[in-house]
Amino acid sequence: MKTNATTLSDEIRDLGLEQYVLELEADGLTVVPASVTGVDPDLLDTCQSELLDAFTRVTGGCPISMENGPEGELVWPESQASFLRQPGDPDPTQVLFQQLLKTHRAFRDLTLNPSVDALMDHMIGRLPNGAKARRLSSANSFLKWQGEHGYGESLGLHADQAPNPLPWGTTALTANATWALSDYNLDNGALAYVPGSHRFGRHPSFPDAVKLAKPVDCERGDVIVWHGATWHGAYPKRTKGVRLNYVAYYRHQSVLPQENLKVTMADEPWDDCGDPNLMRELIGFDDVFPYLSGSQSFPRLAK
Ligand SMILES: O=C(O)CCC(=O)C(=O)O
Ligand SMILES: [Fe+2]
Repeated sequence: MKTNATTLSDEIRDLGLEQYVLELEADGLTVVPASVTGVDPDLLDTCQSELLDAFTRVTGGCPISMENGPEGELVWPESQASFLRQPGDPDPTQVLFQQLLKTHRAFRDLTLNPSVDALMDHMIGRLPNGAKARRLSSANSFLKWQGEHGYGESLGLHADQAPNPLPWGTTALTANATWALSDYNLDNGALAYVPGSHRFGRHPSFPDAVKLAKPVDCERGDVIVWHGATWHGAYPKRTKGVRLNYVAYYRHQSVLPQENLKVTMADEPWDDCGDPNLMRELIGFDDVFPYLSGSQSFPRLAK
């Protein structure tokens, strides 16, 4: 019998990704270094400066630097519960930028990385006709600064494919490629994850999930790739400065996207990138579902 674990695509072999596939199968998460993905350092620099500029814009002028974090006093609106903030929590020390695919070509080009694409194809698999089922779900960035609380005692542990009904199988219904735009370690708010938890096929249970969690140590320029069933969250950022990333989030073609990219990107410069055909496929412009108008023909009564 062929399974994801035993079938390696030509791309996985050609790009020398076997070791990372093995880690994904065993642990549900892997870190692929820049020397393997061949990422262009200019892309990382451009994404970083775009995100820092975006922070200053959305805060109405708060300066920010990678070394110091926000360099002004921040006032949050009246508490709205969200995954960034539970009732009773202190003010958050992070923001989440969304809809990045349309904001700058650098985000689009980073999304097209061949190593990430091959790993997504491995985890998410193929449709019955052999077509690749991996599609983009959303494009985001977490910008985090110093704060003792973070996500609190739970470390915010969750599985990204949580909105999908149980039972989950081995095929990833969603999967995450997070480009580190700053170093990640325990003290500076690293991603926390539970090795092997993608094989539990369920939501995290507490407090055992927290006890099993480990920090993901990595360097700026590495990409952290994980299965949608892998339990993860983040440690609080205890050091000054910014922890920054770019998150390309994927889905199986049959799973609803977080951002309706087929609609939101239609009038945006989605083809202004290194591989417009791949971007077209990842957004799903040519997918049959969900359709905007009927596609079926009907027979006519012969005259
Ligand atoms: O780094 C974090 O704060 C958590 C990120 C996360 O949950 C995600 O990207 O799915
Ligand atoms: Fe997540």
